[in-house]
This record gives sequence, C-alpha cells and structure tokens, in this order.
Amino acid sequence: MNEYLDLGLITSFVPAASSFAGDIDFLFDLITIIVGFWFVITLATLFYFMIRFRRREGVKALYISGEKHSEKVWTHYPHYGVIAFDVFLIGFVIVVWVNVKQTLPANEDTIRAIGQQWSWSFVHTGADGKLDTEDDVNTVNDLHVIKDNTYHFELQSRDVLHNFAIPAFRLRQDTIPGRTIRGWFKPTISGTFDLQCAEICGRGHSMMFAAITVHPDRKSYDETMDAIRAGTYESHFEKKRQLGPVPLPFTVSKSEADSPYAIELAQSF
Ligand SMILES: [Cu+2]
Repeated sequence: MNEYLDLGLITSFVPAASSFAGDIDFLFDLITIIVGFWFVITLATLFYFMIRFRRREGVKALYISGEKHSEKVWTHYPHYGVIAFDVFLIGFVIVVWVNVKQTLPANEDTIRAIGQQWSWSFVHTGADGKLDTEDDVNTVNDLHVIKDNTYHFELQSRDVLHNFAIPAFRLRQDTIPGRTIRGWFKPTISGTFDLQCAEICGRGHSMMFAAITVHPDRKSYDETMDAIRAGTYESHFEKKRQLGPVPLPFTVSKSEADSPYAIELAQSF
C-alpha cells in the first residue's frame, strides 16, 4: 500500500526494513493526512470566528444556548464526518492487521526470544532448522537472521511482561510469562538494527535493549553462527553500542537494497 503514499514521516528516522513496515507507515501517513486536514480546517474556523466576531464598542454579544436545531448541526455534522472517516480508516487498519497479525505465512526458519529483567536471550535453530535440538545456538542480546527469509518467532518471558520491539521492522509484540506467543517477520534490508523492550518492566527497563543483525546472505549468517560456536564471535550488539545512535536525518529509499548506515555497520564486522 505504501507504493501509493510515503510521506517519509517515519522512514526519515528509522528505515523500513521488513516486508510489512511499509503497510504500517502507510497507516501512519493516512491518519496524519486525515487528522491534519481537519486539524487545520478546525483551527482556521476557530481563529476566523475569533477575529471576525471580536469585541467591538457598542456591540452586545449574542447569547447562544446551542439548543436550536440550526445551532446543533454545527456539532452533528462534524460528528457524522468523524464517524465516516473512522470507518474509512478502520477499513485499511483491518486489512493491515489481518496481513500482519492474523496471518502466519510459511517460514524458512524460527527464532525464540526470551525476555527477562533486563535482557533478551535468543535461540537460533542451527543446521536442522528446528528449535530445542542439539545444534541450537543461544545468544544474549544478539539476534541473527537472513535477509528476505520469513521467520516465525516464539516469544516467552521468564518474569514479567516485556515487549519484543524492532522499530525498523515496525514490529511490536508483548511477551507474557507462562505463554508462548507466535508471530512472523521478513527482513528486507541487511544491517544491524535496534531491538528493545517496549513495555515498562522494572527499573532496568531502559537498559533492556539488544541488536538484530540481518545478514545479506546465508554465508554471512553461517560464518557468524560458526564464530559463536567457536567462541570467537565479536558481539554486534556491543559494536552497535559503541557506534552510538543512528545519525539523522537518515533516509532509505525503496530502491536501495542496503542503506548507507547498514553498509557502514556491515563493513564494521
Ligand atoms: Cu522489559
């Protein structure tokens, strides 16, 4: 849907790095345009009346009770408009919700993310593509995936509510103790992105961040997995921390397969 509309409200700050990121941005843009249009009209009317009917010498103010039909339409008609625009928006929201949250497309691989106060543990499947087997690869605060592969995730929590959030993917999902929550994502840009807890989960919440690295191909991914197994892995999470925040303004066009920042990060490891 974002092919028709992209104001860059979000992509100016965070790249759209998953298959459904554009759809989420489209909703933000649509809401901004509709709400912004009526915001301007409403305030323009308000200020026009304030100036047009300002206090004047010898002119007595008219007392309006708002009980007559001709006066009530000033609130009724805008209400109908609000409902009509709400229904219009909800139509798009339902389509995106069904595609992102209620559909589970076939996957290439599965990852497990476990939140706890205050870090993330990740489980990668290893060569057999199955979790809970001998060759699983466990990491802390470092998640690795491959570009253009569809992943199912399993979210768990060891203690309290957390939220598995990857802003570049426009993905957020609560983790709930005692439950395994499933969902999916498909990364479309390689690089290392922020992954953070987005649910106040105690006094260390702000430190509960991690990194997700989207590898351009399987070779790069396998090399990293081998390095983790061999104990020679240098944490991408630590490297990202040392690089500091993403420089602004930062834009990624759809035609760019890899963002400048992603390339800079990719070259750094
Ligand atoms: Cu948390």
